[in-house]
Amino acid sequence: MAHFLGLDASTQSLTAVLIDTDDGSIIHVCSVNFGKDLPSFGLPHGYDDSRGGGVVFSNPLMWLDALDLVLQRMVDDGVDLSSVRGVSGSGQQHGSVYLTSEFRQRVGDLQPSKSLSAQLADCLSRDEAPIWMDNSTSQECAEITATLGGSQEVCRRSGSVATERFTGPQIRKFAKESPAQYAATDRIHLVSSFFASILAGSDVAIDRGDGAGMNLMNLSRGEWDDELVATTADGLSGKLPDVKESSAVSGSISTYFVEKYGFSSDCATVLWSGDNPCSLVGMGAAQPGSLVISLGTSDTVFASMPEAKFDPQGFGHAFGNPMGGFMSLTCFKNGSLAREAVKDRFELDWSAFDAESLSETAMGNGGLMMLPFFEPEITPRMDTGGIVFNRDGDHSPAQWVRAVLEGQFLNMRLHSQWLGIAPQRIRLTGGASRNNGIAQVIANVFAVPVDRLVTTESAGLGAAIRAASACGESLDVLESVFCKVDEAFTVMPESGAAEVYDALLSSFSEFLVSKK
Ligand code: ADP
Ligand code: XUL
Repeated sequence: MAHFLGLDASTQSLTAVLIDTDDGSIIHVCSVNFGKDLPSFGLPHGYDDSRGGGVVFSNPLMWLDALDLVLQRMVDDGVDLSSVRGVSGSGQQHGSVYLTSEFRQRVGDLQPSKSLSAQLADCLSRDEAPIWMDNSTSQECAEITATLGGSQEVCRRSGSVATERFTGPQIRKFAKESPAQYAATDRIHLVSSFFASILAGSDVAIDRGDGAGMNLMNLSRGEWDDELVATTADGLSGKLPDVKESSAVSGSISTYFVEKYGFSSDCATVLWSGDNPCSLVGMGAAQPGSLVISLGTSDTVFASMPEAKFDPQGFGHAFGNPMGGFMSLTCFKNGSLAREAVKDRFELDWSAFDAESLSETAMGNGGLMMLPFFEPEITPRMDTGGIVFNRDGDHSPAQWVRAVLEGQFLNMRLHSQWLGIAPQRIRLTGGASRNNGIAQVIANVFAVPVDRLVTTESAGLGAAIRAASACGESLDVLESVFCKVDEAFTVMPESGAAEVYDALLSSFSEFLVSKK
């Protein structure tokens, strides 16, 4: 039996995906929702944005409780974890965890009789973990950019211009605002490498996929960039773990998990990566050719790139592809939460949201357009939230639904042009991807067929595939077995869509520019 486990630590939940590579099946999927299952942390969506000023953070202790809970649920569901040969994971990108020197020793000596959070709470040098939704570091981005000699130079080195949510600017802000806590910090981990260290029972490396989302790694060399690191904060170099290829095996799973949940002591732990790099693998898109759209809390568009390309506008990023080479990524913060805002405003459920609303309106919404930025947006940059219509009036719920979807996906098409590829098909994933109406609007706006895979758990599946591949299984075989398109769910563009949306793209672009 060859079983591999992928864990997906996302913004709102922690999901486990267990695969069997002998018979090519996903044998178990199990999830912990931070808001619903761990209500005592008081974070209904998994993060705290109540402080204002663009500050958004989460609680690493909640993540640790979620790890204990998801594994306990698997055991309670009757899953025999002793058959797992390798485990890896996927973490929401850019978020960081700050640890004292106690951590390295304590993580190797965890007692199964107590929880992870109880044993590691006093190893945090900072209670809060800033996450990808935080955009409070404009000042620090400007400082890093000025010292390095401009945005182009930061981008040439790291694959991205200095970006508010990226880890380097976040670290700089912490070092400036809380120098004593920064000095007490011995290690700074990404969400991905924090979880990977817990599983391995030792301080493990950051992988090159997720490491590229920090403004600290030299993308072409795949190593920390001395000048970026020195510019970001004093003494940072000694606080960063190593950076290694994503397929590195860090060792075998810690005895905590062997004794508590029944893992085999031979179970290999493979470095974790970011959620988007893992989704690239889980969508069968690690090799060039497919454009993937992921509809999660944020919406993202990504594709494998043989050579690193840079977005001249600075919104798109180049990350490491966990299977080698590079990947592009553009992130839109107003993803599911914006769609939910419209759904909730008119007290719709998801089926009324798409099926009914879209049948009541036509492609192009009779000329009605919305800039769908309920919250401050990353792409394009909008520092204050607030939606805008191009026409005043009392718009019906159905017009709102079409306007938010067309606005989101026209904005996505506009900001994918830097990739310079005309996709022939799109692969769709994420929590909202099963929604047929949303898939139809995407097929129409991009004027290509939209495919969906059998599972929507692409990040967790990608992590499981990465674990299997690092343990010697063939990526080609794994992709052909696990990343099959579910043809019954393919959505074709409607007739006339290309003409409607080619024309709308330039009107939308002008509307956007007029409101910036
Ligand atoms: P993340 O990985 O960022 O935590 P997911 O990929 O799990 O997020 O997606 C969660 C989101 O999916 C929810 O916020 C919800 O708005 C959206 N969602 C779930 N079901 C549907 C549906 N049927 N139609 C549209 N959106 C949906
Ligand atoms: C990507 C990004 C988000 C997070 C959370 O740059 O910020 O997609 O990875 O999913």
